[in-house]
Amino acid sequence: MHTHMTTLNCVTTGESHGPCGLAVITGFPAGLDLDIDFINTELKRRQGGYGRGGRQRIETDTATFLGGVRSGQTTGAPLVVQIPNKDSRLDDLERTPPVHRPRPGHADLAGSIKWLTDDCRNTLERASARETAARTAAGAVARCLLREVGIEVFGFVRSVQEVVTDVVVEPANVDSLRAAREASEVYSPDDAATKKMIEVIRAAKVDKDTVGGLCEVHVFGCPVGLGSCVTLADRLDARIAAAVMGIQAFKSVEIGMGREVASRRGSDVHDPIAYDDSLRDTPLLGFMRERNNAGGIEGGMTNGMPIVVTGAMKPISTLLRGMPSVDLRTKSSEHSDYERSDVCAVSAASVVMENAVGFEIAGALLDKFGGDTVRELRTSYEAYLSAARGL
Ligand code: EPS
Repeated sequence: MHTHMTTLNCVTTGESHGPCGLAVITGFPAGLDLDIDFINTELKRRQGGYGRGGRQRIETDTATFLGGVRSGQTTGAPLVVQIPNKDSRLDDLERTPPVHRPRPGHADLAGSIKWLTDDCRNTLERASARETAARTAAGAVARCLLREVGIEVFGFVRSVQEVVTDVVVEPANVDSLRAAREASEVYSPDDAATKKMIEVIRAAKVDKDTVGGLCEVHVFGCPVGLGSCVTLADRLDARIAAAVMGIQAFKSVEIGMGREVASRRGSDVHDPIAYDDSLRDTPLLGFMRERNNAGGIEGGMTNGMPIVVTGAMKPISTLLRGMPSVDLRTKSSEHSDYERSDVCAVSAASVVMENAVGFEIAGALLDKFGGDTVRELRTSYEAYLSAARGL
């Protein structure tokens, strides 16, 4: 198989009760002023959302840069971002005891067998969504780069269990939706839906149960031609899908109309192309679309329309009431073990997804325009746009 080394890469880690989350980003250009407040705001948002458990009252996630930054500006060296855990007790065997009754839906069972142990502890620590703090920080760093070329990312909660908001997201209303999202305890820019979502989460909590939902991310301002149709690894939709599916507890990813395309005719699915010269200076370069079923990506490449991605998060697999399971030592039927957890983390996941998608867009931007410095990136970006407009 053809393998492809992308310009931008990132390794993240973060165990539930380990000392810290860590992101190591390579391939990031020099000369970018990082907006540390923005990065920390994203980390704070990730900690929030109605339905989170006690952990988030303990932690105050903030990013510490251990490498790659000098006087607030990127140097071109690998960026090393640390998010310390206050609740760090991996070696305290009394407070983090072995776990022998795997939680259905969790990595517990498969991981314990994979690593040849009857103690699920190491698996649950490593599989933990605590790692998404590091991933959020890395995505927020990448979004500082996107802003340089006017690309904005907006994520929100589309649904919790069966409560769905029908808000329509467009470039023209995204600022007001962002404000509405900030005012929503579940990060859904719809007052009425927010109230119902909170009700659903509250009811699940009473029943010692959990709920999931849909997160949706829109990306505005991408030029035509990010990504590629040439190889699997270059396809931007494939990269976005992998990044979103890689978020803990996500079970599906859709771009634009998503799986609905399977039940309609082509004439009803594909977005007609028109030309409007007054839109020549927009990301569309004049090639207008009246609808966006493609979700901004055709042939693995951006087409100038907003990118639209939906991800489905399953209900958290740690249920206070437990689920039928088996003790790995005795093989007898028992209830699954309980770890302090959340009732619903869809709001937090929407922040993770927003930043994870932003990271992939930044990767595609660097693949196309590259450069050791942000200055070169911008020059190359402008040269491409002017060549494209001159066609
Ligand atoms: C956390 C995610 C959780 C916990 C953690 C913090 O992920 P998971 O259930 O996948 O391990 O690790 O803490 C708790 C919910 C808790 O109360 O300890 C996070 O997103 O910060």
